[in-house]
Amino acid sequence: MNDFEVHASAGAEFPIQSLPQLEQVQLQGMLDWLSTYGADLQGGVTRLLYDQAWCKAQHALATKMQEKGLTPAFDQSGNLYGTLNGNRTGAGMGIEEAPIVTGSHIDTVVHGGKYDGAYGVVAGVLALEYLKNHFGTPKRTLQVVSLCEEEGSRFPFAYWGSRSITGASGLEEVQHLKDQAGITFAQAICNAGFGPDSGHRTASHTYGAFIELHIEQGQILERLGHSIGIVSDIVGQKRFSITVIGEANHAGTTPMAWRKDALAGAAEMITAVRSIALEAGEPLVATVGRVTAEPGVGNVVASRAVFSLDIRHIRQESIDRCWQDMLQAFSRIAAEQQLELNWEEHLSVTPIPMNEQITADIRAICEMEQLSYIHMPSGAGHDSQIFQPVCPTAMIFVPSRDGISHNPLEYTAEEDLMKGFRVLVQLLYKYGYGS
Ligand code: HGY
Ligand code: MN
Ligand code: MN
Repeated sequence: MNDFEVHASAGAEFPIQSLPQLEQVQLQGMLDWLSTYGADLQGGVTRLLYDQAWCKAQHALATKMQEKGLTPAFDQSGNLYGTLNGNRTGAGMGIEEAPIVTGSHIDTVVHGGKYDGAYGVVAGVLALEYLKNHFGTPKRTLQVVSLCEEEGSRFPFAYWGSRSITGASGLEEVQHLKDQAGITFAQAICNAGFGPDSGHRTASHTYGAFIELHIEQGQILERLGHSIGIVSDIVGQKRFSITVIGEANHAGTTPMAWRKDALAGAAEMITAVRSIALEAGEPLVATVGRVTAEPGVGNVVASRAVFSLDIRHIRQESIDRCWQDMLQAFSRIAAEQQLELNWEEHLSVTPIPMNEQITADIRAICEMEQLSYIHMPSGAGHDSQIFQPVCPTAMIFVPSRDGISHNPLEYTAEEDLMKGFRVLVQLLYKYGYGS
């Protein structure tokens, strides 16, 4: 379903030549407010799926949606919707009448910034409030969704919110996963008041279109001096846990040549990750973000080491080839050092182009609003790549200062936030009031 045709009827002017009182929208203020939920000692934000900060943030958002005239509702996964009902009833819920949805994710990485995900959620809530206040009831229902989880920061599983909505994943697939404290996914979702026995409706949902406003998390827009990034494609990615098993032994009495040192082996493998990625060349990226070793004491040769691996590229065949090259190197190193090698793939999402029609509409809005823009790929993964296979989807980027993200220093200037907001309001107006 990619031929997303929206015909603005004669009655609705598109795009709106001037957005009244836009300067009164308190976007920065609401972002600051939301960032207090999970504010951490490093000056960043840590809101992990179903943890206390996450629960408080979602419920506080539901209250805000209500206050702003939207109808809040949770689903069984903990995704939160704010609905601005359209006045066109009936016509079933075929894809042509399904709501137009905007939003992003409410969870963060550990010690993340206040904009990643949150910007799309806050902008969506304020855009629907703005449209309701200035243009009344839309013809077509508009929704904002605060997706419960995208990052995969707590459990080794990413895009849970969007995957449970599209049916790409269900609870049976994740319920036994454990976080680093040994709590299962099933326990966590139940403790947060969600899951199949929670009384909330099922997560599955039909969208007429999904539009995600997000910070770029890179430096292209800032370096090239553009205000808006119109996302052409989102990279594919594979994520793994690599486990190296050796033999614990005494640090003082075990000669180097006789060791089965899991951490030394892992270290050589991690060095190979970097050299293979550099050899593959841009835009391939490969990252090892986490390493653990057992027993993890200084005078014991490590018996076991586990490291994460994240490989991304705009072409699937490049991801696949890189993984095969890395696996070959890992196997060679393990054999040389008499170590055992295991791996588990946690995520495999393919590269995907965004919807052309919506992308063209975003371009028309940027030109009308005289906002400088470029079409660009996304090196970050997003929920949009989960929605695009099932409904017309598009992404709008705004600049990130110094390209920094997944870091308390993540920052986007308010005027840049508002430019992205203008584009979102115009697009939702077209699809909600014009169709
Ligand atoms: O890792 C990513 O690309 C995204 O921020 N979850
Ligand atoms: Mn992120
Ligand atoms: Mn994000």
